[in-house]
Amino acid sequence: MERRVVRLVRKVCLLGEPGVGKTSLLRRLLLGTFDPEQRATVGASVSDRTVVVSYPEKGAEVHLKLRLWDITGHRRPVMSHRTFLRATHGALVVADASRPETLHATIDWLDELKGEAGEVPVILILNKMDISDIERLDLELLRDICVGFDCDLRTASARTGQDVVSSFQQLFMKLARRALDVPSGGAQ
Ligand SMILES: Nc1nc2c(ncn2[C@@H]2O[C@H](COP(=O)(O)OP(=O)(O)OP(=O)(O)O)[C@@H](O)[C@H]2O)c(=O)[nH]1
Ligand SMILES: [Mg+2]
Repeated sequence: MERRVVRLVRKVCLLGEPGVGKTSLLRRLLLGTFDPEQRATVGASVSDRTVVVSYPEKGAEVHLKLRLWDITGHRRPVMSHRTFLRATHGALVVADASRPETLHATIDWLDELKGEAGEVPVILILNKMDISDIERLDLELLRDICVGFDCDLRTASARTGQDVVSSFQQLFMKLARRALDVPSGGAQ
């Protein structure tokens, strides 16, 4: 049987407070390395990656060209993050497991994302699990955020590499699945 190939370009944003590890997670995904002296991102930087997801049961293959937007966590009054969030198809919202206050801040990022991009697939990543004190984390708050914004929760560490690639992949699979669920010809 001939395979239907669906080709898509998808914009994915990494969001979260300064220093939570957005750039480090992306670096781990793209280069497989970690820099303990990673510098703060200025503005945003965009990297490309292509992934292919096969659905033999649907006789289909989704070729995703991902544009990965690593966005600074620093808020500047003169330039809103909304400009960066326009036309986003999916996001990884990151919190720092060693700084519990960054968890609550994900609500602002999720609100902003929703206001600009609507209901898109989101993975909430609790990064820096290698130095976290799990007892200090408000797990109920985490659960409420995930239910309220319909996002999946993952724990990870850019330093050790724990669950980094699989967290990104979970989002990519969601984007691919979405593309196949729309009526034929509707995906672009
Ligand atoms: N121990 C530990 N440190 C990490 C981890 N991820 C990132 N870091 C460190 O945390 C600091 C901030 O990481 P970045 O990746 O620059 O954070 P960011 O979210 O991109 O920050 P902005 O670009 O300023 O918004 C750096 O010193 C990283 O080396 C992790 O999983 N474990
Ligand atoms: Mg950064």
